[in-house]
Order: sequence, then structure tokens, then C-alpha cells
Amino acid sequence: MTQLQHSESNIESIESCRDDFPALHQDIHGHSIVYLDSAASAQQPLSVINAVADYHRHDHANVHRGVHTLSHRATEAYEGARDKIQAFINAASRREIIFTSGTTESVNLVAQSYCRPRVGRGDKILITHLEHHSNIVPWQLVCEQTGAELIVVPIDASGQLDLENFDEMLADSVRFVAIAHVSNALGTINPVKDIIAKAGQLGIPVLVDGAQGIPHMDVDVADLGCDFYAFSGHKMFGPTGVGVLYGRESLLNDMPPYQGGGDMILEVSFTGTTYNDLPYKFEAGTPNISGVIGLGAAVDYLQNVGLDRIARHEQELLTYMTNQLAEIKGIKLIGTAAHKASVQSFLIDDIHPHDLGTILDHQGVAVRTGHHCAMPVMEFYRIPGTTRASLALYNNFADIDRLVTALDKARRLFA
Ligand code: 7TS
Repeated sequence: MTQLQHSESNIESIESCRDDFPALHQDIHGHSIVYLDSAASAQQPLSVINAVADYHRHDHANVHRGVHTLSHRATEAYEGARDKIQAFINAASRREIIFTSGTTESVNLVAQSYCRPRVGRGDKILITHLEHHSNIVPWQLVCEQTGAELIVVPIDASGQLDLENFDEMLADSVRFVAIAHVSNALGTINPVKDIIAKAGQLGIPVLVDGAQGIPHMDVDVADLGCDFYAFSGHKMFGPTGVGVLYGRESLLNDMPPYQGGGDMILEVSFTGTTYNDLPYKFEAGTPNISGVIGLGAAVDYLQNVGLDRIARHEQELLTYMTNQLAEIKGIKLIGTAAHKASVQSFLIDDIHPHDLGTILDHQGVAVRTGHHCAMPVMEFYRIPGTTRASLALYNNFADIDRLVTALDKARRLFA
């Protein structure tokens, strides 16, 4: 195993970040691993792994309810992570940072607690054709529950939003907009700031699904002007089972709790219950304490490396990857928008993506295959799925060369 050098600081070059990730220093089927599936789940640096382990070793106790030292320590670390995230995304207040189990729960929370009580027959909820199922199904549920209608902004052949009729769509009874920052299947970066501004002029709140945005670019919720921003820990080098909902305080204040239980109350009696203040009103029950602490360490890590540096590095890699892949005989690139981040989907000849993924795995190359929880995107291209290579800060040019070599081998095997 290569030396694991960078725990907290002094990250000199982005190339050396790779040394911080233990999982990237192993062989798979006799080949050193090439991890190109970070859009599904990114690997964790040692600093995150250690933060979680240290908490379990020394500080584990429940939060917000103990007078003893361990509970104080756990609470301090948990709430400290909230402060880090507030600063990281430039939220106005720590009360706007709600810990959830991930993007999926964050979107469902807004769908049920904000939207459901506010929409009815004749109202529309607007999403786009390139959403992940997590930003489709929660809105379909609200529509079923309320009689509201779901409308969908179309995409063009490159995988870019077709915004030609957007203004008219928006002006026609839309009460809420939910849109991905970056498409997980296609890599398209959506013009979310423009969309939020247009919706804002009409007083329509916007939720941004930031699952694929936050690991790859500087996210500033004040600058974006969004009302809600949802993301997951495990896609930004943190643990699984933890995520964040950022919500504008004025909106969160007017929303009923999403779930009832411990910690979200001030007082309970059989005649009625007084809810806790923000953000605790939305954090019922014992939270994922170690996950939140790990997420705080992931934020430290990202800030140490620097989002600008990450974005530059990944853009160089993406350009190289796209150009190299385009050279492969029989390849069809899916998702060729002008503004993209970190992802390339493709098909080669008529090789089934699962077969291709399996052959790549045998050469140590990890990619995701299938519909990527974006079935409407696959339907648009009339394909059952794709093979998807996704990049993160720890990838390098050699990883892409290994991918291309492995694809060549697969193509020859099937020829
Ligand atoms: N939104 C987007 C844009 C996503 O990419 C994902 C997960 C989610 C929401 C859901 O996140 P979760 O953490 O709540 O599950 N995307 C993927 C993917 O591309 N491959 O596996 C999971």
C-alpha cells in the first residue's frame, strides 16, 4: 500500500490526493483498481475514515440529551459539522442546515412538508427530463396526493435542457420547480442560476438536487438564490446514510415537521405538542451522528483541496476522457452537452452495458452500467442503459488510459 500522507492539510498537488484514499490502493482481479464510479459513491479519504473511527472509539454517545462528557463531545462534533456545512455552502444561518439520510430524503421532505400542503388541482410542479428518480418520484407522489400535475422540461439530443418554451411553461400555473444541478446519467450542468432567477421573478420556489453538483464545483446557495438545495454525503467523500437539506429559513419556518419523534419537540402532552426550533424540528429521532461527523471531515477535506482546483482538474480529465473514448471504434457517446461535469455515458456496438461492465471489472476498472436511476433519460435515447465512467478529484490520466485499453480488449472479445 502506498503511503497515506495527507490527513488534514498541506495538499500540495491534486495528483497526490490519490494517496489519501486507502481504497484506491488495492488490486482487483490482479490489476490495480481504477475507480470510475464516483457518481454512484465516492471513495473516502483517511481523514474521514479516521474521524468516524475516532468518534466511535472515544466520543460515542447520543446527542442533545446527556449531561455527561461523552454526550457533550458527541453533540459538539455533530453541531460542529453543521457549522462547517453552513460555511461550505454559504447558507445564511445554521438553522438552514438539516441533516437527512441523503438527497432522497431531502427531496421527499420538501415534497411532503413544503409542497403537499400548498398545491392542488390546477397547479403544476415542474421538473426536467434528465432528473434522477429521486427527483421525479417524490413529486409524482405529491401529484397523486393533491391532484397537481407534473410537467417536464424536455432535453435535446446532446442531453441539454431545451429551454425554448421555458418561460411560457413556468408562467402557466407552476407552483414549484425541482431541478438537478448536474445530471448523473449525462453529466450536463444545468443553468440553475438562470432558472432560479426566472422562477424567482414569478415567486416560484426552487429546489436544486445537488447530489452531483456539490462534489465537483463551488456551491454557494446565496449566490444561486435557491430555496432548497439537497445533497448526499457519500458522493462528496463522506459516509453513506447521511445528507443535507439546505432550506431558506423563512420557508422552513412555515413548514410542518416531516416526521414526529424525539428531539423535534419542545414539549409533548396528550393535548398537543410544541415543535422544536429549526433545524431540530426536521431531525426526529437519534440522527446518524457518526455519519454527520464524517461528513464534516469530508467538507474539511474538500476545502483543503479547493473546489476550484478540483473543478479544473476534473474538466481536464473529462475532456481527455471524452476525446479518448470518441476514438474507439463503434462507440456512441451519450450526453454531449456543452457544459458538463465528471461523467461520460456511452455504448459500444451492440455490447450490453452489463457485459461490458463485467469485462472491465475483470481488468480492475470499476464503472456503473444500466439506467442509472434515470429511466426517462434512457427512454429518450431509446436505449436500455449505458456504461458510465464518472470522475472524482483522485482520478488521473492513467486511469483513463486504463479504461480505454480495457474497452479495446472488450471490443475485440465481442468482435
Ligand atoms: N440525485 C442525483 C442527481 C443522483 O445522482 C443521485 C444518486 C440521487 C439524487 C440520490 O442520491 P441518494 O444518495 O439519496 O441515493 N445517484 C446515483 C448514481 O448516479 N449512481 O448511483 C446513485
